[in-house]
Amino acid sequence: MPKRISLTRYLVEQQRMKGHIPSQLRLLLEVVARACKRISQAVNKGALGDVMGSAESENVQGEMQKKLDIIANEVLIEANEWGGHLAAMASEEMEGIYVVSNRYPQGEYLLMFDPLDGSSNIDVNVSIGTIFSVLLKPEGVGVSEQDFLQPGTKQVAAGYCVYGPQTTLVLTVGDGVAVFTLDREQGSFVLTEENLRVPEDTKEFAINMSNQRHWAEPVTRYIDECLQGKDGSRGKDFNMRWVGSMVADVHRILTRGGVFLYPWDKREPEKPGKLRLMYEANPMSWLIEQAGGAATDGNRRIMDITPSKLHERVSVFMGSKNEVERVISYHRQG
Ligand code: P6P
Repeated sequence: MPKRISLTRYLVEQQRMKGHIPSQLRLLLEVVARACKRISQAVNKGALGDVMGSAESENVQGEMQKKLDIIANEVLIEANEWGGHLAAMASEEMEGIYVVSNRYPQGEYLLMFDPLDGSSNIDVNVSIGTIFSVLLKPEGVGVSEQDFLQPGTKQVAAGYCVYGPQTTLVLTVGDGVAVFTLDREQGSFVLTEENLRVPEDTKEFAINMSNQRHWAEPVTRYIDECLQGKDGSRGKDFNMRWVGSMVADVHRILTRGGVFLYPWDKREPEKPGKLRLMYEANPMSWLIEQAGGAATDGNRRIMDITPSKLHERVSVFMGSKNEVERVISYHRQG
């Protein structure tokens, strides 16, 4: 049985031996991991824990909130506000930023999260997850929403925790992608894979096909060619997977390759896409790029986009590099 390395030891080694992360960032990531463990416990209770179903409220996105959306948000806020490593937090579930109370020491990091992504899957027992991204607060007194509006290239840590058959934390601090599986007997995350790599080619795409009639031409062309299979221009058959939970779809792509597409469509033409840039697309893009994949909005590298608002949405194509580059070329051809 190989000696398993704990998340704590991995982070200490990243801090001490590779100089990748200062101690305050290590502490922040350990707190986020502990919060994910608590969320996992709540998710796993299901109907036994009175956590299922709607909270009878809407979030800032105008989406109906599930009880677990609110629970997960509260767990992350409560776990992170007192440690002294954060200046402020932002969440899909909150309209404005959450500034750490001055009764606690203020740190230099900004934490953004989607506390429970894919929550429409909660009541049907399908994988969901927490997505998080960490930025450094710009120099200066105090903290404001403007401090969060940095491109994804400024992230200092990013990851997600998928609550599925296993509870798995996937993390990057800029030194590749590491995977930690929750050992429930020990109550700790254990390193189970390091330096994850996304295959550059794939035969699997992930998109919500029910939106097909609403897509722009480059997306229609790309998917049509995949559907034509080996008799078509691609010369190979493709498979399709769509979980309806970005964390689950991206975890599959990080694990075995694939391409994830959530494009702009004609249903709400004023919106660039459905997914949020700061706490969904950016952290997932960094993980995908750190694993050798690519992530674009069709025209720009997602991590190069400077946000103009906290809950900015973006069109998303990410995964196996050669497929994403093909999607980009179709957008360039118009
Ligand atoms: P649709 C979940 O609500 C989410 O934000 C992502 O996790 C997921 O990929 C997408 O929306 C699913 O959207 O329109 O297929 O339900």
